[in-house]
Amino acid sequence: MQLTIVEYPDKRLKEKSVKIEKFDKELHDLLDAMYPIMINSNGIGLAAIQVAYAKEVLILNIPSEDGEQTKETLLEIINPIITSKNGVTTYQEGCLSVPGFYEDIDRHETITINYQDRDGNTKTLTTDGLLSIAIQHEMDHLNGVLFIDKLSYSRRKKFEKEYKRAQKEKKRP
Ligand code: Y12
Ligand code: CO
Repeated sequence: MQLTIVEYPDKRLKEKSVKIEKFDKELHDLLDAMYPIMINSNGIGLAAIQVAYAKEVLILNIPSEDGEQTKETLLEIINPIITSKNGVTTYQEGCLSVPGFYEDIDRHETITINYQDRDGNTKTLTTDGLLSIAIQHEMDHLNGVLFIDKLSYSRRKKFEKEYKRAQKEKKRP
């Protein structure tokens, strides 16, 4: 399965993802193909809609404190639901679908989620820090929401101007 990252302003990023009903080879192939594209793009989180699959599937691989990113800590999250949330935290977020841009975004500090793994087993996870932020960022993708959609009117305007300019620069021979 050959995947490419869908980049803003592609309209597909606005699609709402659908729940996974079958935990079959098709799902496993998608998960297996998402991992290398995330790692090769220097990402730590990726939602299926970012590779044009509108399914409630996301992967996260947070590097350890010494910066090492190993597959042993890969989290595959299917059909997630936030069941509890607490506190507020702010982090400068980035997204593989909005390359080159980072913005301060407020998130819940601690969350508990219910989700399923690749075999359909139900799991519960309570987490804070970068993993909590990354899960919330990726779960927004499932609803067609990007971190830039959370910016104030003036910050968004500034972003649009800078992003357009950066895209033009990229296209220049
Ligand atoms: C905190 C906030 C948001 C997340 C979601 C996951 N985000 C990423 O994995 C972003 C990765 C990213 C990688 C980039 O590429 C390089 O650094 C080479 C990048 O910059 C460019 O594309 C130029 C931007 C974002 C997790 C945790
Ligand atoms: Co993203």
